[in-house]
Amino acid sequence: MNIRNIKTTPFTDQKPGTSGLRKPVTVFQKPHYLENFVQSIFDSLEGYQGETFVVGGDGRYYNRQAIQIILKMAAANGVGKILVGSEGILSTPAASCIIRKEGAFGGIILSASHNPGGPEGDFGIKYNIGNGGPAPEKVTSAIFEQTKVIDTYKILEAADINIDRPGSFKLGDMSVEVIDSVESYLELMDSLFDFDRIKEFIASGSFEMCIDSLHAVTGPYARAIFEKRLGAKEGTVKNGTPLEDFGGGHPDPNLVYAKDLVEIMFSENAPNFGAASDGDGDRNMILGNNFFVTPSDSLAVITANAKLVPGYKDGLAGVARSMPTSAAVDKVAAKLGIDCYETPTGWKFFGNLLDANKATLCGEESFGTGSNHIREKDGLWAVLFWLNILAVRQESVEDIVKQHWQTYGRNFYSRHDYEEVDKDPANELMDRLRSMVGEMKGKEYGNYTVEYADDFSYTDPVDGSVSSKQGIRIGFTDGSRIVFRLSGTGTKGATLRLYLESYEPDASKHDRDTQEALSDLIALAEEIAQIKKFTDRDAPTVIT
Ligand code: VG1
Ligand code: CO
Repeated sequence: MNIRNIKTTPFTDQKPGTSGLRKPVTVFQKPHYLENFVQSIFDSLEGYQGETFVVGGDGRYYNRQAIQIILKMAAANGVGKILVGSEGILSTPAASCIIRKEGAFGGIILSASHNPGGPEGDFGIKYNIGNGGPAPEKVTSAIFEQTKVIDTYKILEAADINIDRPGSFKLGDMSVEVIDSVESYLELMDSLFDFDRIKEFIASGSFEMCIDSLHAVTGPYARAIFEKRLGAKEGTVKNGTPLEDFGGGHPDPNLVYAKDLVEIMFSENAPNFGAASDGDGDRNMILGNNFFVTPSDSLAVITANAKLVPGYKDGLAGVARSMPTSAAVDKVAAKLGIDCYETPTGWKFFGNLLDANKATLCGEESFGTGSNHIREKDGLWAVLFWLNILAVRQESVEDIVKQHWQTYGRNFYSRHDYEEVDKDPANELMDRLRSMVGEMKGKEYGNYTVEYADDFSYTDPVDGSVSSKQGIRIGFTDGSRIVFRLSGTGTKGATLRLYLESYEPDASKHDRDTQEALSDLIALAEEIAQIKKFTDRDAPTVIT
């Protein structure tokens, strides 16, 4: 076995963000850049020698090259066995599923999720632990510490492996299994949902749907599940072939970037149901005929209807949502008499709650929903959950959501993103807010009185770890709220996220336009934070 020890020097910018290390492809292509990070992962772990790891990615540009490098480095570092998705493809939820099913030590997922791909786009790498979930902060911090002191990495000198189809190989002493990317995931979905009933529902002919994979990783999964297994007609899955640059688009399932699907779903003879997923398959957008379901509402509806779905019919241990996610699910949890946890942004904070069986369902406003079936959010799982509900209730998406609002009230919700603004003024805006919140309680702004204002800090109820500075939140006495955060996934400048929420119990006011319903709060956010001044922008880049 020819293991080479390569001398290297640290890069100073390898701190993982909300979800792994994300940088432009050109940065990852710098000599030693990827290798330093991978070696730092191994150097921060203990007891992995001889163990199994899972590796795969969303198929974006540089995925294949990165996988070959990781395989050779894993072999040189004493890993026992690696499971790789065929063609290097594993959606993030599928990787989580396989780590759990195979009892792997961990996994390396290659994705920059919803960020654009291609030679000029972004690439990313993320380490997941043995529970199948994103490494918690103590692990990502340990990796970051290693990246600051690394001086050598190990790599096996060997030819590339053919990862294009399932098969078994040896790299030095390490076994490599190239596995079917879809099989285990499909099996897991089959165990949770009433596939026969959904199949019957689709076959009835009264229901049409449209799934947009945005040329990203879910294509093969969606075709196998919806078209082959559940009998939806061919062509139901649009843009189903993963492309290295996602066809030039943003693989981000929201009203702005999934515009082809939005056009179809908001046309005159729209299908009954539409959905899209992101680059790595962990996000979902749910649409009905001329109707958009906000992710926060989707989580609430799923929670309220969970008893209709076989995998969840015996009840829920609890629910969890990220802090900026609307409180719609809190209302459902209160009615069900179960706990509702509020965590910082990022799926890694749900891991402990799921492991400890404190929460069964989790969600984020950023089009992420999931459950204890894996330890990542799961786009197609959410689509199947909705299909199962629709098959049982035989009502339209719009009717289901509107009835939900009637029962629980409506949480009007929107997120305004100011993307790629200058870093320094963005930090200044946040620092200024941070210095203001201490004195805000009781303050009046027009009709609004501040009930609480703080920089969100979270103490994990399972291991007691504390994560501070997780976003400025200002809550008002009428239940409305504004939240400010800087993104931890962007790769250019800073992205300011403004989250707006107001609660409307009166059903006669539920049909209002969201931006209009939130207009006072939008103006108030500007008044308090001086967004225009600090971002030098008149309007947000993306409104969801
Ligand atoms: C964003 C979302 C967050 C999500 C994260 C990763 O993070 O707001 O809710 O967990 O992306 O999702 P940020 O720090 O940019 O706000 V994914 O699908 O990009 O892995
Ligand atoms: Co994603």
